[in-house]
Amino acid sequence: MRKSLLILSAILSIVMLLAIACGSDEADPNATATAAPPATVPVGDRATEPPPRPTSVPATSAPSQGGGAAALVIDVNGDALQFDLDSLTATEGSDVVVTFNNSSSVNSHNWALVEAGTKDAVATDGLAAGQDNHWLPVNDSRVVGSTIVLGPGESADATFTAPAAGTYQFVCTFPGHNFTMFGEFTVN
Ligand SMILES: [Cu+2]
Repeated sequence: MRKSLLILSAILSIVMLLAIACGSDEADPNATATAAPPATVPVGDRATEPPPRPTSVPATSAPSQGGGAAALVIDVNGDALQFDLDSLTATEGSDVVVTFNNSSSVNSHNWALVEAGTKDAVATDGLAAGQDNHWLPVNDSRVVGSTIVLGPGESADATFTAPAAGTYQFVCTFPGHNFTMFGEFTVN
């Protein structure tokens, strides 16, 4: 009888050891399974970030829709205080380059694009700004773009982005020239 009890107790102890061993094996998969969820939570948080990006995409693509480039060329009427063109046109938002060729043999000129109706006022302020500022007021919101003052036979570019659609003026602000040396600049 004692031997059988010892055998039974030995068998029970073996069974319990096996049960503990199996239980510990089952606990490991659970441990790794619980560790995984935290890694997926940040992914869920990141999924909420993209929305701001779509809103910024249209903002950057909108200006390019009216973009493009425009190369314009203008000259003078010999030694007269006049441009050879009385009108120029560009598309809103386009990158405009106006090349001004001063083919006069005696006169100095510049070319400036200004807000409608402001050519004489800008020229007056340009006179105060002086020759060192190319006869143009510095950092003036009325001036969209301009060249430097060109001596006879010289050329230069005015580079700017075409402003909002509307009518503007171009003018030479060399002292006294603004009264006869100007034209209309249309932005479509
Ligand atoms: Cu001029």
